[in-house]
Amino acid sequence: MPETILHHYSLSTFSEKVRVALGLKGLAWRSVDIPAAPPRPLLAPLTGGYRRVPVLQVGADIYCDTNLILPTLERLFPPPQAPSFYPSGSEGIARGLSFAWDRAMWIPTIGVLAHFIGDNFPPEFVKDRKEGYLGIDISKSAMAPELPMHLQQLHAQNAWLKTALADGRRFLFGDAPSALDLTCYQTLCLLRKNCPPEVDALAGLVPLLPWYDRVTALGHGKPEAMTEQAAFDAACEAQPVAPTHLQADGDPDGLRAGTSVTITPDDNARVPVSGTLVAASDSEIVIHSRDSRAGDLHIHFPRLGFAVVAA
Ligand SMILES: N[C@@H](CCC(=O)N[C@@H](CS)C(=O)NCC(=O)O)C(=O)O
Repeated sequence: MPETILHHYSLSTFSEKVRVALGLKGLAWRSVDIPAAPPRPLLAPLTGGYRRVPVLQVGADIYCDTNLILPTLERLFPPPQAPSFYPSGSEGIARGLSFAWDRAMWIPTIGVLAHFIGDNFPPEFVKDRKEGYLGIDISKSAMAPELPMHLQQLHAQNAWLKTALADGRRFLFGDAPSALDLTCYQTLCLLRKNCPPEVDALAGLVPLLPWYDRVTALGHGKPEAMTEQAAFDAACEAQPVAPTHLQADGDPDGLRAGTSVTITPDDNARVPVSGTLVAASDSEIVIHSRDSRAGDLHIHFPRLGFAVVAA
């Protein structure tokens, strides 16, 4: 199998979810360090314009969004070869609650981050996040009026996490870590890695710290640096793999293989990606796209959080 390549940058906390997932599975992987904002001239052609981070690449197969990247790593590196992300039959709950947690926590977490370090955000970063990603101004002054509400939202979400861990269990589903632990960890990690220590008390994180440390201890696996050019070349040299885990007529809404479609995130960075439907299920869709330089690609998306429209 071609190498497992992750396009990411260190501040990217959704990338941290995947880095720890690679650690949980104990995998060797290639680490492509990309800029924290576009232009990303060697990544954009591979994703068909999808702009968010992280992106997983395996040859000429491109996987967008952590809601698909984790199930994909589970499929490519299943137990018992590697520990599962879904112990004790937790896959459905872990996937559903991960989606809900990310959606509920992202803006409040950025609000608290901005409260502590927003004055250090470069103006061009704030402009990019407003115009090309979130649609809101994330500077400290613009986020400040919302801070009390953002803290309420963090406290209310953290409350169920504390309740779930209150019996002293090591992880949310028991002794083994799951995808849901990694999801909940990632937003807290954005705050703890970038804010002064008082964030723990302000955001109500103190009772969660033993669990947080256990997730941190999973590590990042075995990353080996790779240049953006080398990753691009790997896509050019590979052919996309015909999906055997999905069916050509597997779209629950009846879209057939060969149909031209656009796929667009339904929350932010709403850049439509165009291609021809290859195969689908109710949890994944894969399209073929041909880039003039990278050649044939299969670009995979989760169904949760994306709108698929016949073009
Ligand atoms: N639902 C997406 C969200 C990804 C996301 O919002 N990532 C942030 C970085 S942590 C991002 O793309 N920021 C804008 C950028 O880097 O261009 C996922 O789970 O992968």
